[in-house]
Amino acid sequence: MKFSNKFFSSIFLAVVCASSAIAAPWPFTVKHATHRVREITPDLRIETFHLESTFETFGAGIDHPLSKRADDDLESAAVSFVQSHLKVKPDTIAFKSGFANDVAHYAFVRQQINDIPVANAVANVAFNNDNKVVSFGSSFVKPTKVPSSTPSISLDDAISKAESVLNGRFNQHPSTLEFIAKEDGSLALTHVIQIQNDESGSWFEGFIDAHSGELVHVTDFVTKASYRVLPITKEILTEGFEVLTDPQDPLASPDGWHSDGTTTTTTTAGNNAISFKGSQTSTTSQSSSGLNFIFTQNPSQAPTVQANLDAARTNAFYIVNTIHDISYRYGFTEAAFNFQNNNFGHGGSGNDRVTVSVQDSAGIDNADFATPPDGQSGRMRMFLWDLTNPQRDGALENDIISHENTHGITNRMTGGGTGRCLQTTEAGGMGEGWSDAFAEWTEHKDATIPDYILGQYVINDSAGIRSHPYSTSATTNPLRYSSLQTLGEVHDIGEVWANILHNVYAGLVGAHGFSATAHTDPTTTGGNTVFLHLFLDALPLQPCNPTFLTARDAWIQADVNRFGGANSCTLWRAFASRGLGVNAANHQDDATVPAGC
Ligand SMILES: *[C@@H]1O[C@H](CO)[C@@H](O)[C@H](O)[C@H]1NC(C)=O
Ligand SMILES: [Ca+2]
Ligand SMILES: [Zn+2]
Repeated sequence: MKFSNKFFSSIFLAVVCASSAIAAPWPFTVKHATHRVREITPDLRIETFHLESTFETFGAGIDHPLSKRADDDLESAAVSFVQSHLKVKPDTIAFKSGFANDVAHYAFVRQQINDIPVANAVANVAFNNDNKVVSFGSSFVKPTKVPSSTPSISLDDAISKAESVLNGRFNQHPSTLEFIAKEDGSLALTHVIQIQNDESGSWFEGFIDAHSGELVHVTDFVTKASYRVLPITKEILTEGFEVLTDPQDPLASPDGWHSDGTTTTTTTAGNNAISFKGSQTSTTSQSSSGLNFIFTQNPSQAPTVQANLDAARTNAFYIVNTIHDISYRYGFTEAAFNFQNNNFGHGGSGNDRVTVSVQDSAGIDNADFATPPDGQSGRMRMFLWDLTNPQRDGALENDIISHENTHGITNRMTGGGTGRCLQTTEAGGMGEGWSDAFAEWTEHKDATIPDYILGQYVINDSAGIRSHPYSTSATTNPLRYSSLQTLGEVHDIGEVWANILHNVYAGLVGAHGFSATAHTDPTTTGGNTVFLHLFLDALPLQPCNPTFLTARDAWIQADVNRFGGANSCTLWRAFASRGLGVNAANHQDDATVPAGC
């Protein structure tokens, strides 16, 4: 941690020093699962605290107090279950959001005190189609101290404070008044204010204590990629471009990729995404009428020449729309907080298509994705890479785009669309892992399980940008659960999770084979189809800020919900093979599988 700027020292007292409190009334285990050190500016790092979530899964399900009533709705069923399960008063629970897919109904609630929500005290309940509770995650608190519900600091003063501390501007998104539970067991009443910095790309939610004026908590909506760069070796990656006709999925994108039902374009702008350079008016227009976007990239020229820029905007537009369509089929729908301008009356908040900034001037050798709450656009920024001459464009490497886009899926589907639930080091690390695993999933063509390498093209290196290929061989990739004892950076932790998921994928494809049409048909039965169902189904089951253990349990429960537990042993064997067996805990490996597996 750096303390180079005197002005900021009070922040450390408020935030970092809080982490040394001993008498925390809520359970405290390893720091990966409850904390995260964030760089706010090069001069300021703060450590944020996140309540640990409990997580229970119930297999075929248990009853809830309203089970017998024919007319119970998701909201009252969730509130009454949480009330009875936690033995709390009904007026301490506020319904936040919910949705259903074909196998389960998901409800997200928050604790409230004096009608004010506690931002980080959340719970999520899932019900199966028999109206039984199948899982419950909670970070509800019993605070030792509750401050007055009337702010003594005005919103304007709080905004000025947030702007100065978080080094950006208030973005005019409506602010809210919420409690936040602190590590010392007390609550703070806070003005919650979104602060953005256009130059650095930062995008925070600052929680300013409405009585003391101090910053007490931060949500960071940006998942930064910080790719490990290896020395350039010999292999050249030759990309085979193809012309695809009508790749859009009519179910996921009923009006195609260039219309939101009202406005129709002939550019790289539509209902799910807009890809542009610099300003959103700088899109690529069709090369000939009939929505043809045929631009031939010339690798010997700079990525910024017109044809190469058009090829990049076209490719990024195609990938982001394709991921929209694939993930839609598997459950990332409007009601499940996806990214679309028009939701066609299917629930959720609209006006939040992904903005894809290609050749963004803010950075180099990188890419990032910001996931604000449902109803605000996901923001993808793709940078150029300068390790070759000419430079290369991240928007022409599909796995980088897929990786970034998947941050939007996991951040929205975990915790009910708030963007607040993958904030700890361990949960953020899994965020990186899911992103690599989804990118890998899209590239499989048959039942073989080759080692997977991400990011060869941008750095012109066949070893890619990660430390090891993802592999079923523990020699090729030795990463396992206990690696977290020594790894503390989110991409490093992500490699462990992605390697575990690679082995889960291999187990499922070994058991069920491969479905060639899984991208558009989720009713196919291949192991790759099963994998993606469980991948997406587990996200709204797992609690806010999941750990490897609770995320694993969510996969096991997701399999019960959708497949009656048919894959339980396959999943357990794969998890256990990399240390996440039944008795794994506190980053200690265990290879045990349940009896009967
Ligand atoms: C990629 O690497 C190969 C082998 O080192 C080298 O010959 C080639 O010039 C590199 N390509 C670029 C665009 O730098
Ligand atoms: Ca949305
Ligand atoms: Zn990432």
